[in-house]
Amino acid sequence: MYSIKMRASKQNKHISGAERIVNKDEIKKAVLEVLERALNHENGEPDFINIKVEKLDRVNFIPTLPIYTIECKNKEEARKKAKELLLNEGIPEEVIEKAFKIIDKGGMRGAAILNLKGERLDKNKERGVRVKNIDTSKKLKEKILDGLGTERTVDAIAIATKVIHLGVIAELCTSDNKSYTTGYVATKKGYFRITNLKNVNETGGRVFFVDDNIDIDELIYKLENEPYIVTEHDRENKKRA
Ligand code: PML
Repeated sequence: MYSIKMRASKQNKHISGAERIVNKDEIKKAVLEVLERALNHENGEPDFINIKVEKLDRVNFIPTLPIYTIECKNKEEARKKAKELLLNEGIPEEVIEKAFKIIDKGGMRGAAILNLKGERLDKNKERGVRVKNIDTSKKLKEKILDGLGTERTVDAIAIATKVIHLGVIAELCTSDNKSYTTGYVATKKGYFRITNLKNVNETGGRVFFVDDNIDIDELIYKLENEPYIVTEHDRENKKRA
């Protein structure tokens, strides 16, 4: 299979990125799709677009985390829900607060990694760690777009399912798209979409919570390099209000 990666920027500022893992006969179509996405992004018109096509040796297939949606009427309620989910996974309250500060500060292309002592383990604090070499199966994508979520959900479920599969305890995420206010918490129990996790016009970010004794170099290597396609799962239709 082949990896296709797109990144678009304007005056060196990141605008959008996308990636796919496809068979050889699907390369052309996928390249056009990511190009289309680069050219039509609400964060602006790019002056630089890079599209890279690479052959992959081996691809792992894993089932998606079950997807739930938690409707919240405002940011306060949403943050309370997110906190509850993270506390249930054993993440200490002060580490959760630190994570909220990181996502609210924004400006990182990748994720911050925090251990349970609240120490930052990713090496490049400006950029964070980018989860790469991921895609969802066509069937899963169709299912998500058929009422479970949006294009952003499709991308995020690939990231969240891969990171939880690789041993991350939980992920907290809000979008860096100014108008996209639904964020999520992912744990081994599921991918919990939370509406109003931030307000319109606020920045966003990602934090991965890991055990204190994790082999961080191995984790980062796998997050960046091991190819994963996330597939359908029976329980994915469940919703939680
Ligand atoms: C969802 O709708 O499921 C939340 C997706 C958050 C996307 C974060 C991002 O923009 O990368």
